[in-house]
Amino acid sequence: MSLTLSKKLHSLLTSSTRVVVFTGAGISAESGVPTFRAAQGLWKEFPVEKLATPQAFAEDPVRVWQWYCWRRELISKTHPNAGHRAIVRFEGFFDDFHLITQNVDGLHGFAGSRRMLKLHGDIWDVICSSCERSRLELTPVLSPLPPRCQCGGILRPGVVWFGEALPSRVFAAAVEAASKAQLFFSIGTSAEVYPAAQLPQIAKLHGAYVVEINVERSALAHIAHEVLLGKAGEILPELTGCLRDTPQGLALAGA
Ligand code: BV8
Ligand code: ZN
Repeated sequence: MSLTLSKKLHSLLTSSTRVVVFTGAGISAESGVPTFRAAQGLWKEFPVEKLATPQAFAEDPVRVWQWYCWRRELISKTHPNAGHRAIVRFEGFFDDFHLITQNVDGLHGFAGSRRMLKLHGDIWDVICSSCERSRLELTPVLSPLPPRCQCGGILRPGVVWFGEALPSRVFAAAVEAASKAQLFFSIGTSAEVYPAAQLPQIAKLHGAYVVEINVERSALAHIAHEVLLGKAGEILPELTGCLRDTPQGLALAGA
């Protein structure tokens, strides 16, 4: 696949220091994690309002817990792909880099991303629905019933459900990074869930060059300065190729 970049994007790739990458389910599609809106997407098969809302959990915690166990088991059989790995290289290349993700699958972290803002939480976290203590569970407890906290409260997946506020500090840091960005990549998202979908618009309003990478034009395409159509796992490694033949890139490659 030969990637054609505009002169503008090529020069920004080699001159920018403040860069943001914003991701959605599409970056994990090539790892085998179902997206939400695709034909077999999660929201097509399962009624989101019956599974990813606080009301659904209050109504039937077992059904909701089992659905997240099913997703954890599915994700535990997948691995980060070339797209996730390319973003780790971006992090090493740009001085002021931020990865802002809507994904709860943990694959960015498993790939090695560190400067990351998880807007919608992490499916490997659990939170007590009474005392709100949270803990990371890398050995997924695929128990049929939601476990109990030491306070007796029911544990729930550490994700942000519809109708729930995003973690305020994380969202504030995401807005700040987007407002300062020179280059803003939106990768594999339909940009239909708010307030996350505001971030590309905030970046553009503050002068960033907004690039969409997607297999199809999304709700974002009309505000992006440039759209690179194709799979993230194929386009991103090529983009890092453009970085390599720059002074920093050569330095990084230890030339
Ligand atoms: C809140 C965690 C209030 C859980 C998730 C304004 C206008 C309209 C509605 C609202 C609004 N403000 C708020 C709302 C309501 C709601 C909302 O946005 N609804 C939508 C549906 C209209 N928002 C909320 O409820 C938010 N909370 O507003 O609270 C509040 C405020 C203060 C105090 C109290 C309350 C909370 C939203 C977060 C919900 N949680 N996830 C879980 O995962 O189970 S959202 C979840 O769905 C994901 O995290 C993600 O954000 C979203 C799915 O979107 P994508 O990731 O983009 O995936 P999708 O399948 O749609 O698209 C994939 C894309 O990839 C496609 O474009 C495809 O073409 C592309 N692709 C596929 N393969 C590839 C590819 N691209 C590249 N390469 C490939 N290989
Ligand atoms: Zn508790």
